[in-house]
Amino acid sequence: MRRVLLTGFAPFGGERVNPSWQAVALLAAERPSLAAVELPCEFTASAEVLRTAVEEHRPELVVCVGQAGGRPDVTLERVAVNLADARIPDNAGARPIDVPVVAGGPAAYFTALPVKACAAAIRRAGIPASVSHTAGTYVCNHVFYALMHLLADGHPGVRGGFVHVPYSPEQVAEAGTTAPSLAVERCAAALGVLVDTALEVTVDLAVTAGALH
Ligand code: PCA
Repeated sequence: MRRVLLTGFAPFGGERVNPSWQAVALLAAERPSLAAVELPCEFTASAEVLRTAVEEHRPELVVCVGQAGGRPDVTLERVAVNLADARIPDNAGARPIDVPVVAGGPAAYFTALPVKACAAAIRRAGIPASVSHTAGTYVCNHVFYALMHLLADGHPGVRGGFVHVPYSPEQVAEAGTTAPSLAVERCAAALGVLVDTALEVTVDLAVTAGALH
């Protein structure tokens, strides 16, 4: 059995749910071999809970998932930056502004996931997906960077990455807005395709997923 750890986040920013954790929990219920852990939406605690989970489960693949409200599709993050700049306080009230995730760490890490192959496979399953070049500067980027730093330092061969999912239709309906959304079931299916693809593919597709801006 190949060991895979998936994480999702607790609700934040006044939301009652976080579709990232809902999707991870749904997939883990379908695939009991997956380890699933909910991370607090807190800068300090999220990285600590993630480290403990990696040490406990000893996975070969780690995929962290977060909510990106306003994005229309599943986005596979390519780069984590060593910067926290919080527009809103986290769930513990912390609001770091322009501080590094890891003091003295490299400016950025690239994901180890074959993001282009994963995005293509998810689209083939009928779910919109693309490659993203920024995970923002809030808790998701923080966890992504902390994950890549952790794996770079003492976990040879373990691959990690980050995925953002849109709001769920229920969140948008409750808010009374017209923001884009994707059903949690579809997000869970996308994560399943992603895990299968990431386990299978070690060399990413030689096609562009670049952005002009
Ligand atoms: N999304 C936020 C933090 C937690 C989450 O699910 C982010 O994109 O940083």
